[in-house]
Amino acid sequence: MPEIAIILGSDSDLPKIKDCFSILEEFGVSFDITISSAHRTPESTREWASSARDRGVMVIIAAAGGAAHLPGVVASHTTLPVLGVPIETNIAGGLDSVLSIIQMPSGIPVAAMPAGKAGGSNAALFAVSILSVSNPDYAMKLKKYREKMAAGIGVKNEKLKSLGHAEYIKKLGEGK
Ligand code: RP5
Repeated sequence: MPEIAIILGSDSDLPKIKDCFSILEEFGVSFDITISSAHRTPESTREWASSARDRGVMVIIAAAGGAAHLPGVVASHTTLPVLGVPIETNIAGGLDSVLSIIQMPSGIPVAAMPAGKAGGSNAALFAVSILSVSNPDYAMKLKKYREKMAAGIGVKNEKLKSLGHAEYIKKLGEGK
């Protein structure tokens, strides 16, 4: 049974949160992915959300774009923590999705992640952080992940010093 269940409003959301999947795999967290929409398949979405706790799920990640009501609808059918991921759209980078997810009225909370590339990765890391409350292995992996990230910035500073800003910028442009 999966520790984390991910629900997407459309298959078009899949590539947009792919970092979520790779990070969960990197941490060795079990998860499953379901495509189900709050408006196109409301009954199956309700059934999926209301049975999640009985399936052994501990955290839900719900991604949707536009009038992104999926995370809120899912949260209304479960008391599990729901992390909402606003999918980037053509409207100001996904501001429509962000506002739909972030402004839940009092009583049914949804944790809102950023739109864009950081949304998927932060949802995965936040979900692992919730699981780490009762799983020391995940707490240790999160610590190592952050240490690796900090070390990467140290390497970038050394490179910046040795190359100088102009050459560094040129190399960034070349994708090196
Ligand atoms: C939302 O509508 C989905 O989450 C998706 O982000 C957006 C567009 O869906 P498609 O028209 O690509 O299926 O429900």
